[in-house]
Amino acid sequence: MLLATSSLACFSQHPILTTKYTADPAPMVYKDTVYLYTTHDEDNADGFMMKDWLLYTSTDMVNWTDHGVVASLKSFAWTKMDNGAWAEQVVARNGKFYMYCPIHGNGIGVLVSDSPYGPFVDPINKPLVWQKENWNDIDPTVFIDDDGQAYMYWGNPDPYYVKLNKDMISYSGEIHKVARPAHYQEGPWFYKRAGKYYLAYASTCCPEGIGYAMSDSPTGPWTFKNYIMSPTDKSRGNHPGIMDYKGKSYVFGLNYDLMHAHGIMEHHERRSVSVAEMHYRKDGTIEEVPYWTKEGVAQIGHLNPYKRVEAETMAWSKGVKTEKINNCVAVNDIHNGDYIMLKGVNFGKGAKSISINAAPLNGGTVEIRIDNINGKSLGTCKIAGEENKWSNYIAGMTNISGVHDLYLVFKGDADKQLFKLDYWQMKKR
Ligand code: FUB
Repeated sequence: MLLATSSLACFSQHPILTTKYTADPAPMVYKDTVYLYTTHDEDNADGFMMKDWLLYTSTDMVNWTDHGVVASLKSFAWTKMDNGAWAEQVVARNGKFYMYCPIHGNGIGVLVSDSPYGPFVDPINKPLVWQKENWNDIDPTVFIDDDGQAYMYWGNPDPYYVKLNKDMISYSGEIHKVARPAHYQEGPWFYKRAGKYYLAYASTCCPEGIGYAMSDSPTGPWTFKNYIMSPTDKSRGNHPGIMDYKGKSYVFGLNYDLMHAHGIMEHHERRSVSVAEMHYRKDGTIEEVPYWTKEGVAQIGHLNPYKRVEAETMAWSKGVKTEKINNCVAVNDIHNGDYIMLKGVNFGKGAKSISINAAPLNGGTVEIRIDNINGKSLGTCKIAGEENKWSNYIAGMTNISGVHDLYLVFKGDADKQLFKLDYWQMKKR
């Protein structure tokens, strides 16, 4: 269970992922979905303690579904490291998904999968890049240009690039060291938009902001333009991931605000990912974004409660964690007073009942409330029975129509784990 304090009782959309400490956001838009790959700071991390890579998805930018671990240090047989799963990026090409993973001090590996959800496997069984004389080979970012040439940039404190071959798992030519754009530290994010090339990056430590440079060529020279987010004492680190989605532009980054919301104010590497909307000017330069706001970004569309919703889909939560059971993610570590909040749920003309797929532990109830944690109660679903047996539990609901934030509030014996949740679905009136 994550530590919970009263500050978590007020809903915020910042940070966006609450069941784990996450960092190094790498968004990939594929079909109509945002696939957000992140690194993972262990709950008890002091310095960097990072063993695996995670995936979250969203189609509305505020409710995110946790898909758990999609790759780990164990995916690479050539390293025995048990720490150092640093900032990754996944790109799609020809129906395959390539995940570029730095293993701190051991170079950059590559994994491939037929699905954005994995499983990701190592096709080369060695590092893709490893300049063994230094520890600079971190934070890969890959972009495929319009002519089909793929480039990988990476590095701290100097940026490097290579041209990747079409197979995406090898490269041709030399590794090029690039002149550092002003304030460059690490975490490059390389992309092209409206004919201009962009290199966004974590700016000089510490505190890190997000800077960016532009070029007319994929290989530079790079000209520093400005900060996308200025450095501020509010966060020691930052790390950009940038995308366009459904007509808007977004910058993801990292901070320590989930840990602070858990009441831990001393420094540990327990980070959390946030997102802000970003605007380009006519000349392609980027308007500066303020530090992550509590309001986050606007929801795109609404959540449909009449389709199966994975329990690990949420805009905010208190207390709960997730685990992968037989390749399925479930919500666990549920105690009295914990809750899950879903933003912008469209009840339409009204809901009649809710069915919750759950496995009792000590048993308890799910209160279905709207608009805030103490908001109107629409019903209570009792979850009790044979321990660890998954079943559907059904409760009638008071009529409600329109769009509301939905709170699933968990109640039961204090200090006991109540149940696990897999998914839920409402029935229309
Ligand atoms: O998360 C580990 C390292 O911290 C990343 O690779 C860097 O970019 C920084 O965020």
